[in-house]
Amino acid sequence: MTGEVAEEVNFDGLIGPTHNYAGLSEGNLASARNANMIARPRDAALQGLAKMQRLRALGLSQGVLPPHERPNVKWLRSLGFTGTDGEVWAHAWKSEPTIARAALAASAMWAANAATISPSADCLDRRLHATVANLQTMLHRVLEAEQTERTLRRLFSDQARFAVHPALLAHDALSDEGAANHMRMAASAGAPGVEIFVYGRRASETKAGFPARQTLEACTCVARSHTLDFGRTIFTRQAPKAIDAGAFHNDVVAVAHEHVLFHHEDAFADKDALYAEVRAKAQGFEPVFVEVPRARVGLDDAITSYLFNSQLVHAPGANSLTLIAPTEVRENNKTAAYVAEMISRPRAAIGQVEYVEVRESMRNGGGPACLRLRVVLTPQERAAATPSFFLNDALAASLETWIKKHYREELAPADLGDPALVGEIQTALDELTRILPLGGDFYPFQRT
Ligand code: SUG
Repeated sequence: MTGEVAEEVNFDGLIGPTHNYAGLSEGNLASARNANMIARPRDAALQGLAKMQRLRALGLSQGVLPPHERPNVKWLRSLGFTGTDGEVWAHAWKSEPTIARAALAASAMWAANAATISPSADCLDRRLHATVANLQTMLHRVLEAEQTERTLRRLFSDQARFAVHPALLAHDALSDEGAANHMRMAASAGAPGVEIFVYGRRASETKAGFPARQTLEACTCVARSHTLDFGRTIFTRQAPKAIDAGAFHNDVVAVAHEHVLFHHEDAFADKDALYAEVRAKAQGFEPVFVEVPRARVGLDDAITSYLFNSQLVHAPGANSLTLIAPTEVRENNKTAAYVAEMISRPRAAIGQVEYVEVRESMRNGGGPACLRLRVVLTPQERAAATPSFFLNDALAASLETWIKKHYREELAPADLGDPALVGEIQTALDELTRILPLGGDFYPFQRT
């Protein structure tokens, strides 16, 4: 923290060594399309790290969240597999392929799904609140909550300033995917904001078509335990047609920062009501809605390019926001043309674009915005948070060396059952706990 005011820190998930394409996520078109492709874990992790460094080069603070232990041997043991860790894995891979694939997923990289964060400025008790997401819709993702909670408790251990809440009960009624379905608008990072929770269904409803991963009830429960002022909180429904077109999270069709909401025309079930409520609840700022009409960019192009899964950031000194977009947006004629025109408008709210290459993650439906968890920190909170989670050049260099030393270049489906993978990864993660440093009991394998 350099300034005297609160700032938004992006904490990115460090992409783990088992990054692969397993086609695990129904309703996520990229995941389905790329199932069983050969993955490149080393490139994936280096692309993610390069994005973090790019944001730092813009003058923004950046954090990093460690990958989870995969394959999840502890979980496999609880399902009756025995022997050495390598044997557990080899046996699970042969006899329970569906379970094994879930146990291997590196999906914790998508930190936007780790938790919902409410900055202290929004919370009546003046603490920063974080609720770990239960991610109960997908088998491979429901496994993340336990380790995510451990990570966030390490990062935010000072209970006078931070409240870390465990995940809501992992049930369909309380289905929660974290910050990917949560937006915040405010005059500046540290000013009291309007928190906007976006849900796909109510607990009492069942949705035909692709799954709606977020319930209204999950949103209201999180808002209540964060001690949010409901006079400044909004609950709005995602358009079912967006979900059915492949927008499995709101952040595939919308992103907000400061006074700006950038979204697709078809993102919300009732856009006019949302605009009216934001205007009524905004304090100290005039909201700007940058709506992309379907006539310019259809939902299909929005979703394949991931235009809205960009990060919207305010680089120090800039007088408008910068869109950190995936290179796929530049490669799509419609989205590239839209962005070029948008940034050249007079007094554009979003006046710059930076393209980043996160192709390995994109092929599983995870763009730049999926890879990060936004946390607004006051200078005091920044000082109270555990320093080792914040990226600097020395840490970035160590992480790069670590990735190059331990990650496989390629992981083809036929490689995944290899019992040697388990030891290889445990050695890597053990070393990571010394780099970050997380201590010798951070991962389950270190505690047995
Ligand atoms: O939950 N993909 C993730 C992508 C998450 C993107 N996050 C945000 N939009 N914030 C998901 O669908 C695919 C894994 C596989 O198929 O191997 C996966 O889990």
